[in-house]
Amino acid sequence: MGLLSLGTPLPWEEAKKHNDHVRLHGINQFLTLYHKLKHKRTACLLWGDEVEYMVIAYDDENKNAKLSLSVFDLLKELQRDEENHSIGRYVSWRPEFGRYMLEGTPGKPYGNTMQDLLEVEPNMKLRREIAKKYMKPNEVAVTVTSFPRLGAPGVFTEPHYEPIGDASRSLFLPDEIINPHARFPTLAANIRKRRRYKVAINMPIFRDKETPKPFIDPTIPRNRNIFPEDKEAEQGAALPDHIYMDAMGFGMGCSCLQITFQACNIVDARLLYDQLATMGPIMLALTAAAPAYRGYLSDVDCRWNVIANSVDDRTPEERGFIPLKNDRFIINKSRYDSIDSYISTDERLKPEYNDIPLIYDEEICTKLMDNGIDELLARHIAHLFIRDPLVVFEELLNQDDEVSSDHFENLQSTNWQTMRFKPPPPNSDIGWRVEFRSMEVQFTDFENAAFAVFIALLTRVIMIMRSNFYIPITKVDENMRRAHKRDAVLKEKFWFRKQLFDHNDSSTSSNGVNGTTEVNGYTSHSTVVNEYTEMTINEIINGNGTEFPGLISLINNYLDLIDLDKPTRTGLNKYLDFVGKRANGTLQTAATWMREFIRSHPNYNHDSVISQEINYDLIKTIERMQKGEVAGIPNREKILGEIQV
Ligand code: GSH
Repeated sequence: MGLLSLGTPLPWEEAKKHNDHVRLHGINQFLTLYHKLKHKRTACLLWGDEVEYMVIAYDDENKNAKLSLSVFDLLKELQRDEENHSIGRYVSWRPEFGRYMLEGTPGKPYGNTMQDLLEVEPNMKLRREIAKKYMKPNEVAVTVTSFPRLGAPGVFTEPHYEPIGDASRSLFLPDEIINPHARFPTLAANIRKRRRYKVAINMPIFRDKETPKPFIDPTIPRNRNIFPEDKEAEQGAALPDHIYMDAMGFGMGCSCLQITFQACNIVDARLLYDQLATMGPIMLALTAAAPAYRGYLSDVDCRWNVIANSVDDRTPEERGFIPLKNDRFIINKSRYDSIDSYISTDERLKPEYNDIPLIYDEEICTKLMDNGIDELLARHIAHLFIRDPLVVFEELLNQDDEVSSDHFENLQSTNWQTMRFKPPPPNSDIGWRVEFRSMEVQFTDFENAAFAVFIALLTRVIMIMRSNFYIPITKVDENMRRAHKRDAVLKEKFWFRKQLFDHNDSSTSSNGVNGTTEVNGYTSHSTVVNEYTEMTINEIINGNGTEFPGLISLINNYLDLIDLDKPTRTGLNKYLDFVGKRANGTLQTAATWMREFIRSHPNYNHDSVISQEINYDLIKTIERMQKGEVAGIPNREKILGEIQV
């Protein structure tokens, strides 16, 4: 979450009058930035992780773990603390959508040394220590991807509010759960208004022995009559056999682990964007940590689709339900979704890989190309700009496009995709960056550090060893769908590239005739279909023992090359070993562990319901596990094995 602009946000009816203005100037601003900075080179590889925390307030007497809405004030304290510590790496704090959420990052980015990788976990630990200093005695920051009782009947926030807010108009969530900074409630309200309905999120219910069949959720107040939208649930928005959710907060109130990398230059950033995009679904399945919503166990393990649906502002025309009349495009995805196109200038990117028919604003694309932007990048930006700006601040409408990037950022920062390609902010020493956004946050700092380090090392394999992960982008989308399935990490297969190194790249040429491709003198009629296959995550990460080496062994090859000192190598091995064990099923995902915890709780009735007490015990157990306790934590060995956290 970047810096927040301040001002008066316009309500949707007003804001939408400025859509074209914001787009026009956004593109001008991008062009200015691009031409000023296209040759910018920076120190290679700076990077940082972002961890999203939820602050819990315990009510031990009533055995309730609630979301603490005091975080807005806590953040002020934390940011003051941050200002007082300019020495060393330290930590940095940012707000997020939920009023109970905190985002913590290292205060200064990590560099490209292997020793820096070993600073990640201690820095994450330091964040918790600092946050704790300013929290109330009954509060604690946990790293849980979806809070199981958000929007469930009863009291789930401290303090409690009734769900009667005008921004979300939710049957379940009060507006008070939203960060009060104007950007956030305006986003929620304007998404709803633009869509013309509340968002509708339906996650399949996990079917247990006693779960009613069909499952018609008794906790939906179907006859409420406060807002006109109240009747939507009954009119078909709430599907049987699903957990129905009706507000942005259900999605953007989830937590994740994101990693941002600064490449040396724009060319490398574009390559990294593409290569890491193929890893999005793999890492989503491997980090799956979100099996519960609105007081129920669901049949999915990840948050991604919940967020995608929670910010889906497409109108009925854009969703293709009625013919286009007032809107400009039928759009295949929500603003929060997987990327639709690769953008690198690398010769290994074959046109066949960009096989999603890209929806983009042709006028904008032409303008970008007329002004010196190559087609792939022009189409990427013109694709982001099919959206409307959602939050327009009155005071910021008129800007100098030579110095500001606010209008560009407006559209850029509300396209929440698996990857984000980030031009340098104006007047900064920051370079071209990419953000890796799909991972779910883990319970412990050890696990979060392990996944952050794994991805950071993979960027070395991509940039230095020039590995090639390209597969058609429709296959990456198919992988996203598979990643959501319960226990996808062990049960699903994912499309992945068979040969990760193209020896003699230059001898690979596409002659474009009848779709034939010549690879090292061998002509294939099937263009790229022979390049990829379906593999388990275990095979992708650990290899299959024969022809496919697995990503960990590539990382090990890289580490062998650079001649590391023993302690650093041992430190890194711990993380790689953990990732390998998660991939081969020796260790469980957080989603599987949570599901088992809930299902074996003495108060669980085998009906998919997560009671207040089960939730309390679950959150307490996660907190104790995170602190390093071992005794009395059910199945700790299944999720962490011998690892000391
Ligand atoms: N929590 C989210 C997830 O689990 O994927 C990611 C964070 C996120 O996208 N936050 C929204 C945002 O706009 C909050 S509305 N962040 C700032 C940005 O993307 O620039």
